[in-house]
Amino acid sequence: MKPSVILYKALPDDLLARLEDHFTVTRVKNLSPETVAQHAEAFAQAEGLLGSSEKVDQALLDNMPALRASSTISVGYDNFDVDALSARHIALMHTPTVLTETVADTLMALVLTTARRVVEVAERVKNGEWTKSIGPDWFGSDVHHKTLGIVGMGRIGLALAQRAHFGFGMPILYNARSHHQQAEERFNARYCDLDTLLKEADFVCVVLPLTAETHHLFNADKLALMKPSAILINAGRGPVVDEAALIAALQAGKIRAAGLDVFEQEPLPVDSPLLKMPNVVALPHIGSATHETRYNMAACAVDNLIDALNGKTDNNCVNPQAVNK
Ligand code: 8YV
Repeated sequence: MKPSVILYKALPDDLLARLEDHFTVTRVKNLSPETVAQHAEAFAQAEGLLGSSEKVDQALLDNMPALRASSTISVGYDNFDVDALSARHIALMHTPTVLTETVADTLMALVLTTARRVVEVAERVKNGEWTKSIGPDWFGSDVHHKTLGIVGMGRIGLALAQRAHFGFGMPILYNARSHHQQAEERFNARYCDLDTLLKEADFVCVVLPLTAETHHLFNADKLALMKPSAILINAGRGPVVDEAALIAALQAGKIRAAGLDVFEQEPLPVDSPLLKMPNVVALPHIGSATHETRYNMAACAVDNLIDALNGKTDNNCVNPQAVNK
């Protein structure tokens, strides 16, 4: 008999077919208590879980006693209670490699759009305000050869450094838990402590996962270290930046602009002060959202689930030690 799995995200037809070749699939719309109650038997029998952007916590796991593997269509896994999964020897699988280049493109897009005020001036053109040759009130600031600060030198940070170094001739500063030899050798990136990076960088790009240590790491004190001409870019996780402090810093002109793909609350509430600021570019968490990359992420997550339920957790597994015990 095929193992049972719960699928809580739509998949392209061919990937659904691949999943159904291996498993008996129950499709649900989310992981809310109502949905779990409605499909209680399927949740109770499921050995696998596949989807993204839902909370997987102790309460859910209590309803899934047979679960052996959970596969998320994302690199980030802050919405999972990893300790609870590990305590039950449930493998947590993710998609760390397939989205790297696409998210780095999004970061570079935010650097360019904020510095050159692309969204703001394009809106002015659409509003019929381009009636004569433009003056300094439409100008932006240069990107090329400015200093890029990268906080978090993982795969995505490295792909951003590559773009900035070779494409834009930007000197690169970075802060991370440890030195990154490849970043230093290939892109001439200079390691520095966070405060120095904040003081010196023209762009501060946040590419950190959300953990207890990174929550509100960018608070009022840290933002106060940035140059008034500097721009903050966040495409990691919203709560890494204290959004109220960021709004205050922008309102007081303490930093020049912000390019944000992630927020403390998503979707961003329509009454957020950020939406009133012309120097803020707010994106709807599009980091990895291209047709190609979202397909590749889903394919990777399907393969990860097949692997994990076959006892293979040497690749893309967050907690291999807990599973192999
Ligand atoms: C997705 C992401 O937005 O991979 C991540 O961690 O943040 C994004 O690629 C999301 O998880 C939806 O699949």
